Amino acid sequence: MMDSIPSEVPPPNLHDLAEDHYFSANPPPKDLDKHTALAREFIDYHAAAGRPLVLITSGGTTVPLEKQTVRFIDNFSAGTRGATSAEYFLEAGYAVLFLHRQFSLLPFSRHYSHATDCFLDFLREGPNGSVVARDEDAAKMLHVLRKYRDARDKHMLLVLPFVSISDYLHELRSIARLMKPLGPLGLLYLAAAVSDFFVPPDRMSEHKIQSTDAADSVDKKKEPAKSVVDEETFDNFDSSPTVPRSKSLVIDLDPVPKFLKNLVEGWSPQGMIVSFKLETDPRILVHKARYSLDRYQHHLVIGNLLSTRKWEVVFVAPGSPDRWIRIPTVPHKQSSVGISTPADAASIAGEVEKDEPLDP
Ligand code: PAZ
Repeated sequence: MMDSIPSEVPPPNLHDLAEDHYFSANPPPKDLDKHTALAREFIDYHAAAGRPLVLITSGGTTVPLEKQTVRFIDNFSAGTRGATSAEYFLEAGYAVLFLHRQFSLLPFSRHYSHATDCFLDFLREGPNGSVVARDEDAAKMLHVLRKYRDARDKHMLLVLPFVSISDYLHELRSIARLMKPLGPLGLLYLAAAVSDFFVPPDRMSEHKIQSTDAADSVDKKKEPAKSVVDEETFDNFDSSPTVPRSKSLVIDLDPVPKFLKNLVEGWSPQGMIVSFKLETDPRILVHKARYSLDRYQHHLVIGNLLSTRKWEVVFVAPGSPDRWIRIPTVPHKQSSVGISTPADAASIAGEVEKDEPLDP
């Protein structure tokens, strides 16, 4: 009898196992199929035209604490970098697939959506009951409107939303896989602020996490509660400073698997991949950016610090020295574009990539 032939099947790789586990344990967003169909049509259209296409991810990802989510953890990102960069990519002839956190800044509308307390501030009453742009805003608004209409009419911009970290990862994987036919004409520009920690579904409460014992009697699995509140029953209506430790909410988060390796090697192996690295400690920024590049073997890491991200970034690329890019004339720029609110300042953040402002 012949010896059995050793199996040629390679042992499963840890990244693939982590991917299978994560994506089967965390349900996809309800619109994933619809978004995938839109993305496929968009990508195929531009691939057929031989046009470069960039997938921009933008904004923060939420970490739900409950399956029927009332509360979630979030982060600071408003999507300024992503929305502003999208306008520059369009200007450079790229088709832009803009995967963004729902209600974060969008290309073009970003100039108006968060710039004053209310977009109505940009409008005034015109003749015969019409509504028109205020005189001081009209020229810029016309310029932005034309760019927006042009992108929309030429089918150059597809905008898809996500909310939670798992929505984001499902969407990213599906879209990145669709980008394969673009080969090197496909660019992934990962500017979203992606949570590093999450609550896995098997530890997530189905319903709103309760802060008192008041509903315990309704839960059949629990001991029936006394019908009247006594000193044993905890409620928080008196804002007591002596809350028992056992009643505090302790959140136990797992690390979100790092899928950049899967992205680089499996989902979009021929695409050019640009990731961002955000830190708050200037001493570790470049080290962490270089570490990420060495580990995931992609094309470029753009590093930025929370406090200076609107004015400077560092490009860390394989085989090249680190390159800092700074907006050289911040005070001048501030006055020239009339910065008066944080949103004005934020609108410049994505313009670090290029020197001249987008404004006409
Ligand atoms: O959205 P925003 O313009 O306020 O911030 C942009 C940014 C800092 C989120 C982005 O430049 C970035 O660094 N993204 C990656 C963050 C990270 O996961 O490290």
